[in-house]
Amino acid sequence: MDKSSSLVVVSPNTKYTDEFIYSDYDYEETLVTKNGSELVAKPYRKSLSIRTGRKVGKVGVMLVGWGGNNGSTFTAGVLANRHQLSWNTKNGKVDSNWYGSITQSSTVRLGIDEQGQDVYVPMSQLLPMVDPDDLEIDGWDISPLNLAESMARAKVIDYDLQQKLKKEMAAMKPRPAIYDPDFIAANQADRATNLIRGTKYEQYLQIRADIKNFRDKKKLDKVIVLWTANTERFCVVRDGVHDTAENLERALRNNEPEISPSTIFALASIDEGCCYINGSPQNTLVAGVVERAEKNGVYVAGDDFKSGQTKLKSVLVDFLVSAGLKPVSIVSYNHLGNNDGKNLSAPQQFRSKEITKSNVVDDMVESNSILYKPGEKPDHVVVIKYVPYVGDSKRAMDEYTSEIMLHGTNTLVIHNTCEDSLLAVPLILDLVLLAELFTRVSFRPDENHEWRGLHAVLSALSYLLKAPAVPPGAPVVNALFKQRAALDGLLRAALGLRAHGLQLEHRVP
Ligand code: NAI
Ligand code: DG6
Repeated sequence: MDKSSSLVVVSPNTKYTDEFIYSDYDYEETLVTKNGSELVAKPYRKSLSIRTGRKVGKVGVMLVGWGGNNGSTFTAGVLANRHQLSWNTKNGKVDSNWYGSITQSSTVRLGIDEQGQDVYVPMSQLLPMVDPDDLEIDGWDISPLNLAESMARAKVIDYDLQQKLKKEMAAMKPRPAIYDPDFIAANQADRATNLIRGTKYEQYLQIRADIKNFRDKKKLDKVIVLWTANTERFCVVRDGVHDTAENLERALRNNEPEISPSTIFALASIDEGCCYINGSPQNTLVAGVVERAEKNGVYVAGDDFKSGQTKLKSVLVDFLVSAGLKPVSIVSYNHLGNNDGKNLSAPQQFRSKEITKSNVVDDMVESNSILYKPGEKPDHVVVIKYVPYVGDSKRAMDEYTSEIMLHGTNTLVIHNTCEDSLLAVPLILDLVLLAELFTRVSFRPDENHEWRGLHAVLSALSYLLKAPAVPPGAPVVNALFKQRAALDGLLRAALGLRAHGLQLEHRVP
């Protein structure tokens, strides 16, 4: 299917108008109860209407940390694809692409053809989505370099492509940002010269003004804000400060030290009606932020892009556990030499990353009570070291040891070498495109109810995130293919096609 192809569902459950796609969807689940020692499973069915807006509008993305490796590589990636650039490498001439993006480079099985063969379509053609070529980009950074200089500093993009993009990217300059040396590593201080001064409340107002300015200047219908700045330390969550929207507002106005820069960005974005996505590990999305998002009808999503080592872990452990093998020891080493690695060489920032990298097998372990007793977990160790020479080319080495039949052991060793930012950037694109799509999708049980969006914590994006934030009380799913099935399923359901594993009990308020 080329970019101009479209898809029509012909079904009594699906209706198209100029403005919307309507789907009448029968959601199926199984309720399991206990009757003494007997488990009783009762399948049930709920009818639901789903409505998807067809007009995508003009969309902008604002990156916090725009001048970083991910920010500059994302910008280069969008421009290279938009202009369909080719460039020379030692392997010859190559073209731009969006490999690694599920919306642009993966397919979803739609059904079968007349010969009974599977038919797949690009995910981007299931429902109307923003074309990446049309995205407007802006953002903030504590470093003053323009985007051409940032791209050169990052050492990710091939030299010849850098030359082709240099002029356009030199005109892009990050807006001053919020710097609080208490939250990121001390080794970042030398680049922090492009700053918004003043109190936390004044900084919040400036971020709101920046979003408005971008929206007005580019005549945008929607802006999505995404944090791809340095990993912060976790804020110390306190009752009376972070627990409710009201307390958070008061604390912000009182210049409370434990309100992190990322939380200020989140609040400003939510108050401007913009989805806020946290691509780093820190606990930006405290309860007060989530409550504010719910009140304003805005989505938040996080935490921490699931790009390489963790993505594989969330496949491999799922495979082992579902094969009836028992992972008992998982040891993950990384070394990298980019600025992310430098920031993570400080203990508090490393701790944030250690948390998101370590909790990713819990759901798989808990799913199998034959292998694991309640509360039992594999030994799981995460090590990250900063080795400047390797730059953005991260090395990830993993050892998985499982107990197999009759107390034998099976050890798998994986070595992965790859430019970290070239894995993360397609995820940034997908997060933006899918978050935008979900702003146009709404649900209602029947005509007597109002149309409502998904829960403010957009767990449908879990596939792209290491430690998925979920609505209060909802289970966290880390297993990659379960996450993917839920995402594909939501898109299929919006078209009136059958789908499984949607977890709508938790996703539709
Ligand atoms: P980077 O260090 O190159 O870029 C971060 C940028 O944020 C820097 O330019 C820095 O000056 C800026 N910055 C720091 N504090 C800021 C603030 N308060 N406001 C605005 N800008 C600020 O790092 P990189 O490689 O781009 O990664 C970005 C984030 O994404 C890191 O937190 C990293 O842990 C996370 N991440 C990266 C993945 C990858 O594969 N590259 C995967 C998962 C997460
Ligand atoms: C070293 O672990 C640096 C990190 O920022 C990771 O590169 C990043 O979080 C990606 O992690 P993963 O586990 O998804 O490859």
